[in-house]
Amino acid sequence: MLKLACILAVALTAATPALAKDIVVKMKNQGAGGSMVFEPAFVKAQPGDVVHFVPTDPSHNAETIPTMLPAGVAPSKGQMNKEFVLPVKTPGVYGIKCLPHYSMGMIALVQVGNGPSSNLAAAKAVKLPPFAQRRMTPLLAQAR
Ligand SMILES: [Cu+2]
Repeated sequence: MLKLACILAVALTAATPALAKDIVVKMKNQGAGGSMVFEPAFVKAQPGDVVHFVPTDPSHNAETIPTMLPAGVAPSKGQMNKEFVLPVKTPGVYGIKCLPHYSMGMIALVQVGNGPSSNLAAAKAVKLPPFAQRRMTPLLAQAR
């Protein structure tokens, strides 16, 4: 019996990578930051974590902003009204947008690692649509 418990303990440890976290970001019609928002809009993650963008309200998607990704990270895209799962392995900042509400400023920023982010200066130089820029600028100011 003790032997079985030991085997189970080892199996459970193997199935749970050390410190890897699942982080949930909600896609909402209305939030503390206004209408059409990701909540939270700024996420700090570590390499190996998985960020889940969950449409708690209808008519949203989440996808990467291709010009705001660490070098070597391919753009990826979630479908409308579906959860978008973003595993983050490479340190740096990841810009996220909801395609239908991008022009209304529905964006988020994920910082992976503790910084300094290698692509932060490049991300700050990217020009977004005005409402998206208005929300992204303070998020970039929080990033390291
Ligand atoms: Cu949206």
